[in-house]
Amino acid sequence: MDIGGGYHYFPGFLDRDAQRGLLALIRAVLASAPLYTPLMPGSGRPMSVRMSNCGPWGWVTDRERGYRYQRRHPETGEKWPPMPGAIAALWAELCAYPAMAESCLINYYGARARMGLHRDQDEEDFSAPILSISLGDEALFRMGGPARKDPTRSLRLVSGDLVLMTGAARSSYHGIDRIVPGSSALLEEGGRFNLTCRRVHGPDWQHEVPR
Ligand code: MD6
Ligand code: FE
Repeated sequence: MDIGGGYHYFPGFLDRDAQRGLLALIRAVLASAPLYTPLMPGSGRPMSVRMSNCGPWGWVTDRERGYRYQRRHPETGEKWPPMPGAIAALWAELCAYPAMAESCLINYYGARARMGLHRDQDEEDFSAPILSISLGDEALFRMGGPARKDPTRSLRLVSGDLVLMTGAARSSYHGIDRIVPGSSALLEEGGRFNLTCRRVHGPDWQHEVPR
């Protein structure tokens, strides 16, 4: 559903079984690429969300080197686990883009976590959309425009909802004001996973064929 400004909203796209299946895949990724606490560039302040990635490239941040994509987990030094086929399939189904996603950022929100208003702009190719998948507790998603002063709207994302950011929304400010603790029973430990699938390089960028 086109909700304006380049934001596309797919409420309840994943049914309960699909959510459970995706969650199991994410848990398997996290068993080899554990969640870590990212630090803001400059200040070194810890972010309130914890992060990991799957796919050939992962988005990371630390105090010294800032926001970037890299091939390896910053704490284990291992390559990121492959992107599960079910996630790649959602990208192929919903993103009209002629190449596969290269990165799936996994954000975990505990009861008090939030995500300040930001734009995702560490990718080379803004013609590719970003696909966001919500699992677990509900979250209040703030959606703005390309300028920080643009008016914002709020959308309550529930487990199984997808959001696609394309066109103007691809470069628009957005964030998570808060989550609603206890609003979903999907995660035994409570909280919320958000997966964002991204293309990092242009469509012709060649990947080595995995052996
Ligand atoms: C979240 N999402 O939903 C945070 N970024 O927890 C994002 O920051 C985001 O939902 C780019 C595209 C879609 C998103
Ligand atoms: Fe974002």
